[in-house]
Amino acid sequence: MRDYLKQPNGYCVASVVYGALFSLAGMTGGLTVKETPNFPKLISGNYLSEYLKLFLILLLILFSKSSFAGNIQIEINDDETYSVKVARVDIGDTIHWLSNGEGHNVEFFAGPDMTSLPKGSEIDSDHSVIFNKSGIYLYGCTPHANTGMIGLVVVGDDLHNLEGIKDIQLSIVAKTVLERLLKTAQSN
Ligand SMILES: [Cu+2]
Repeated sequence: MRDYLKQPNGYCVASVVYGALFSLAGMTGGLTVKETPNFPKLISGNYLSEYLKLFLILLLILFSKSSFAGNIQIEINDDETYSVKVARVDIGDTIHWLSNGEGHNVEFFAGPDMTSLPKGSEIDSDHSVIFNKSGIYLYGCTPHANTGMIGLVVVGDDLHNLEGIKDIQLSIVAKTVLERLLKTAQSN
């Protein structure tokens, strides 16, 4: 079970293009029928347009998956929690953190590249990060990470830096929360 809502808005664009091409394929099929009154030719013409439709569908599925990055939203709640504790995204996806409470933010503590962690946010502001490097990212709220307000982002199903994440200095409470989140990250 996945614990986030993915909103690949690219799929909407893809479905519009798909719809347009599907109609076009239908029209071509229609023309074939009109122009070939001969029975065997009509059958082969229809099969051809079916193959064309199938080909276009497959092409568009591939196209929509490779060309459009996904977006997920995480709410920063007043009860000192992030609405999604373990977010799973693909490389190139964006996470939007929406400020829903007071006195919280997002600060990155660890990631696959410790020399360039994603930028954090100001208190009480929305935040967006595009994840271009696969691995696990640990973040939390600057004032409340020690009381367990932390979250994980797993990019590209890549857990190679799991040990590095475990080594981050945290309070005992935060460590306990982190252990639980890492277990979730490791399970599918
Ligand atoms: Cu906070």
